[in-house]
Amino acid sequence: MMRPQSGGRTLKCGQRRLQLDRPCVMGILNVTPDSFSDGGHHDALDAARRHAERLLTEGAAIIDVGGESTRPGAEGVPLERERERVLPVVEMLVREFDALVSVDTSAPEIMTEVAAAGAGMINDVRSLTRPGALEAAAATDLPVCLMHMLGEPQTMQRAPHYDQPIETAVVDFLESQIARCERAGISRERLILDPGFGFAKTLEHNLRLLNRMDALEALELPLLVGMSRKSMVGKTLGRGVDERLPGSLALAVMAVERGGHIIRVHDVAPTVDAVNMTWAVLQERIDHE
Ligand code: 7PM
Repeated sequence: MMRPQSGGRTLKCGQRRLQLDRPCVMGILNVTPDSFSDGGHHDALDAARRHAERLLTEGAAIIDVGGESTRPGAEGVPLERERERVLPVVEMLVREFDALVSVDTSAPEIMTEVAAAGAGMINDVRSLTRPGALEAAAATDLPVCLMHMLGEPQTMQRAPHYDQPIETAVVDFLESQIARCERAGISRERLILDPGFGFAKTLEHNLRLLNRMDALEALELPLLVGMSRKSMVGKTLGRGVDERLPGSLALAVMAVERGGHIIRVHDVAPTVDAVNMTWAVLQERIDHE
């Protein structure tokens, strides 16, 4: 349930504003590596343009541009590669669509450059832990999404183990990251929290964390959740990546019911309907209690 303290909030995202008085959808934009498209740079940018246009038409409030470096099991992407993939896409999204762009990056140089290019949010799955990232993010004045993860994407899924209940580990981690940000001059008003579904977590961890999202609501910051097409759906239902939409919609609905504000997904149109339908029911409860 949306709490009164988070209701009516507006997040300043560079030149753009994000209304958080009702849940919204963040669309994941594929940033195709040049090597995957024969036409090189131009082809890749054109594919990103067409995909973004669709995400926005379908009702995405935010476009999340990923630099490939954050995926579980992923090898690190050299800075120069990340820059040439991400920067032209951010510039295009801002110039051609005036979109609210979030950038999935851990590199301080990229944070500085995308902010100058008009990005509206920093989404760092490593919670600004790379050397220089905290300072770079602080200087952008943009909102930052802090996500729970243990270790590095490359190795985190080997044998995730926690000595505490998963939600306690997540809350403790995020509380210390919030304090670290505040000390560096990133005020609470700029922070978004994410439990990090699928990051250093077993299926049991992920299911329990969704049930215990109220533990995160206690931190009184906007919550971003990403469960779209993830292995928690695949493992539970025995579905391949292309067959996970119904499972992902069920999770999106549950996340909204448990106070999620920003729902990060691949399939924007069906998720917008699921989120809006869920929200209408929750509103009736608030309006008539
Ligand atoms: C393979 C496995 C490819 C997993 C991509 C992924 C999140 C994120 C990602 C999230 C935030 C995906 C993930 N997941 N950022 N970036 N929260 N804030 O499904 O849950 O896109 S990468």
